Amino acid sequence: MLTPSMVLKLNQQVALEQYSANLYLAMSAWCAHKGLEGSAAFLKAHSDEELAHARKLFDYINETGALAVISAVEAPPKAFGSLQEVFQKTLDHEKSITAAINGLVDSALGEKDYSTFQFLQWYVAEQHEEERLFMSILDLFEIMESGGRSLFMIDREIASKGK
Ligand code: OFO
Repeated sequence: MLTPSMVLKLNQQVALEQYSANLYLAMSAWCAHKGLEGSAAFLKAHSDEELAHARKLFDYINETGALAVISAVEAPPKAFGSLQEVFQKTLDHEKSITAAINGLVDSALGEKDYSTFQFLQWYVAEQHEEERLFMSILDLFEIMESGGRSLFMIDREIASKGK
C-alpha cells in the first residue's frame, strides 16, 4: 500500500509524462510544418512512448488500490528556432525527467517502499536510454557542422557492416 505522499508524487509523475508526450507532439507538429518529415515521425512516435510511460504509472497506482489522478498539464511551446534547438530541448527535458525519477526513487527508499522502488527501476533504465538517444542525435548536428559529412557516411557504412 502506498503512503499518501507517494501517491501524490507518483501522480505528479503521471502529469510530467503526459507533458512530455504533449511536448514531443508539439515538436512533431513544428517539424512537419517545416517539411522535416523524418523528425516529425520520430517525435510523434516518441510522444506515444511518453504516453505509455504515463499509462504504466497510472496502472501501478491503480493496482495498489490508490487513486490515479489525471491533472491539467501546461501547454507546451509551439515554435522552435531550429531543428537543433528542438533536440537540445528534448535532451534538457529528459534530464529534468531523470531528476524527477531520481527524486521518486529517493522517496521510495526513504519510506522503505520497496515495491515502488522496484517498479521505478524500469524508469531509471529508460532514462539512461533516452538521454543516450537524444545525445546521439545532437552529436549528428556537431558532426555535420564541423564539415564531417563524409565522416558521417563512413560511420553509417561501418554500422551497416556490423549487422
Ligand atoms: Fe522520455 O521519459 Fe518518460 O519517463
